[in-house]
Parts: sequence; C-alpha cells; structure tokens
Amino acid sequence: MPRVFSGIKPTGPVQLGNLLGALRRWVDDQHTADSLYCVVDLHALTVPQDPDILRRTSEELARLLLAVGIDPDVATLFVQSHVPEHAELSWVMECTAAFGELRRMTQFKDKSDGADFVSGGLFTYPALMAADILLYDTDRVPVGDDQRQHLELARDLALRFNARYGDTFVVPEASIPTVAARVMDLQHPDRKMSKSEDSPQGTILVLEPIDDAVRKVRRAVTDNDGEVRYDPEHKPGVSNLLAILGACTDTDPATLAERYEQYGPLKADTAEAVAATLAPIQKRYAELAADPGHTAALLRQGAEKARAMAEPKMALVRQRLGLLARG
Ligand code: AQP
Repeated sequence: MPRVFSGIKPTGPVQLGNLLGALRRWVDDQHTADSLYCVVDLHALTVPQDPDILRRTSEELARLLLAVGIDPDVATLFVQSHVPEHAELSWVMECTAAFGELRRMTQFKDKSDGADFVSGGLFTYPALMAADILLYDTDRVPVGDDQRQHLELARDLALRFNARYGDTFVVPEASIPTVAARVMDLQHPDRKMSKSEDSPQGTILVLEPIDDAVRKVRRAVTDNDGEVRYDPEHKPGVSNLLAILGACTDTDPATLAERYEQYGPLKADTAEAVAATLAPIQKRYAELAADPGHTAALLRQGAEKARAMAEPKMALVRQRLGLLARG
C-alpha cells in the first residue's frame, strides 16, 4: 500500500477550502493507502499564539477530522508535537536546505510582507514540513494548490540528502485535486480562503451555523457581465462558485457552467450544496464533543503508532549523518 501523509495547522476554525482541497481527500485516501494525518501544532507557532486558544483549537481540530470521516482504526491520527522526531528531523532539513531556497518560498514572502514580527520559524517552516513528510517514507501528500512549492522543496531535500548520505528518504509526490485545489475568498476572489485571514464574510467555516454559510454564498462577489462561464483567470468569483458546487456534488465545474444562465440560480444551488456538505459533519462533531475524553484517547493511540514509525527512521538518519550512537 502507498503511504500517505498530510497535516493541518490549528490556526483557527477550519474553512471550506481546507475541507474541499484537502480533508475530503484524506477521508477517501485512508481506504486505499496507509495514511497518517497530523494536527501540525508546531507549525502554528510560526506566529505568536495564545496558549489556551492553541490547546483548545488543536483538540477541536482533531475532533473535526474525526467528524469529517477520518477513521482512527484505519488511519493514524495524531498531534505533531507528540512525536518529537518531527522537530529533530526539521533541524536536519534546515541544514539540508539552502538559504536561497527558503528565501524563494512565496508563502514566506506573502506572510512576512508588512508583518510587525517575522519569526525565524516562519522562514524555516518548509523544512519542518519536509521533515513531517519524509519521516514516514511518504509516497503521496494530498494538499491544496498553495502547498505545491513546499512539496517541491521537500522532494529536493529528500534527493539532496539521499545523494549526500545514501538512500534514506522516499521522494514524495504532491497530490493536488483537479477541482477546488484553491477555494477563493467569497468577498476577495483574488485570494485564497484561509482560516487565519480576517475575512469573516468571505470565509465559510465548516462549523458555523448553516444559515450563515448560505448567506455568505448568496452574497459572494461575482462580476457585472452576467455570463456563467468557468474561467478562473477572467471570472474568479463565478468560477469559485462553480468550483465549490463542483467539489460538493462531484461534478466538473465547466460542465456545471452550461446549466446556468444567471448568477442567482448558481448561487442558490451552491448554497444548497454547501449546506448539504456541512450538515452531517456538524451533527457528527456535536456527538463527538459530548465525550471529550474520547478524542484525547484516540490521539494518544495515534501518537504511539506514529512514534513506532518515526523512531527507527530518525535512528537511521542519525547514523547516516555520523551522529555518535547513544550509549
Ligand atoms: N483555500 C483553499 N483551497 C484549497 N485547499 C486549501 N487548503 C488551505 N486553504 C485552502 C489546504 O488545507 C490544508 C491545510 O492547510 P492549512 O492548515 O495551511 O490551512 P489554511 O486555512 O491555509 O491556514 P492558515 O493558517 O491561514 O495558513 P496559510 O495562510 O499559511 O496557508 C492544506 O493541504 C492546504 O493546502
């Protein structure tokens, strides 16, 4: 079976882009691959976090992954900081990456531009992401389109390490969806929907009241030419709605476009499809939230399974690097 790994940051409430671009595919992949899914809490630290909020968000995120359909009997679901080898291998990856390579990462440029405080971790975070992936001999990484460049770097680092020290890491492939790879903000269709961006009207939260989500879709920014066509470059707002509707109903967005002559019915159907996608997740989440100890116990088990894979891999890396064996 191929090995699949992917992660999500506990940086805020999960939004529709996370669900359609990544999480729904995690659920599908768990049946055909040996899958590891991770709440990447160390990644959240690249910007200052309130400790109480980070703790709560991490637990809620794990619960949401269960509500979306991750089955802990099939997949390994765990929290990144519970497996210390992630941070250790991250240092090795920082030393494998070139400064210039990290400086070229567009996400770093976007996030650091105009920020009051730019941490060293924000700069080196792609090395931690490479460590997350390479630690588990990952073949495939299901991610949204925004992670394409980081995945390329992870591949380059694996190849460079293997060339320097001998075959150690599997070189992973990115798996990016054909539909909804980049769900855009409903009010600013030129930028991606994101859980840490302050755009309440443009971001649909997976756990928000369904009526609010419906209202946001109905008020989504489109354009004035009135033509329904799937053309993300020239008609980003309308194309975003078609992509969301397509992902929720498993239909090609360009084919969907032929069914509509006006924006009103497209918005109404998209709102309905979003509501139908979110409702069962919200129901399951509420059931899981009634027993918080259950999620914590599952995360403990998940961390044990992940550590059993990470420890021997890290031992091999230390040996390859020439670090003196422990006692
Ligand atoms: N808009 C999106 N469309 C499709 N996929 C998306 N992903 C994120 N946004 C979209 C995918 O979701 C997974 C988890 O990514 P994340 O934790 O980085 O999510 P985020 O919402 O993007 O969170 P932040 O904190 O706002 O992060 P930044 O701004 O740093 O990306 C990934 O597979 C991602 O591709």
